[in-house]
Amino acid sequence: MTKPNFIPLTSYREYLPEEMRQRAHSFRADMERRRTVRYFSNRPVPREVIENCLLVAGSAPSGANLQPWHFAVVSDPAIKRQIREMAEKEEYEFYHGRAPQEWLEALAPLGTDEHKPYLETAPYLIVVFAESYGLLPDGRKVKHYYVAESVGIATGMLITAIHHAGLVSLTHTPSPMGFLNQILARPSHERCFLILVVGYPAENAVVPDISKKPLEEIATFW
Ligand code: IYR
Repeated sequence: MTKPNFIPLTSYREYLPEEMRQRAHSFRADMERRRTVRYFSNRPVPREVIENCLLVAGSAPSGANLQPWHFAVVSDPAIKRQIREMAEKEEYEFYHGRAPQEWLEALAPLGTDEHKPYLETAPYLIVVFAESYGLLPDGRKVKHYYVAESVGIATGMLITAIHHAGLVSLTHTPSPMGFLNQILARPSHERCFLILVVGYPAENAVVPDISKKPLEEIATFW
């Protein structure tokens, strides 16, 4: 059994109460500007920015710190085209039969359909995979815990980092997503969690006129 090894917490910073209030408020204001965008520019994005955002995601807490994620970053136009073709095939099935009426009604305010041009237009697709177990160099398996929670947290931090950098993203979940394992040569113990489409918004990008629930609806204080 590995013994724990502790080091002093030197990275923590306390802010004065007023500064704390100010920071919480201004971060909220900045995050409330974030919108999921479906109209992307093909303007290139420096790879270094994406790498830094991925390292933010990689700093997320995870079950037993096992970091059960893999980020397949796609900028190659041929691979993007393949992903678009396969995703649109699945989405066609979804919108023309597979999706129950109730689901289609829930999606109606977003104006989505089976056409996914952004999968080719955007400079980066970050395909997030969840690993049900890890593999040691000798081939032994390492069980992972709270995989969905961990990958969800990391993805949330990734979305935040992308917004913070001044880019926009779209969480895209073609279903089923098995084709991504094939295209991106990922092993079967990795399951695609979602595709994050990343880039600059198109010049005339529009977003649906929707709102977020107020605090009273999303929180109770005891
Ligand atoms: N995956 C489909 C449908 C879709 C489902 C949900 I839930 C959304 O919030 C948005 C879309 C698509 O990408 O069109």
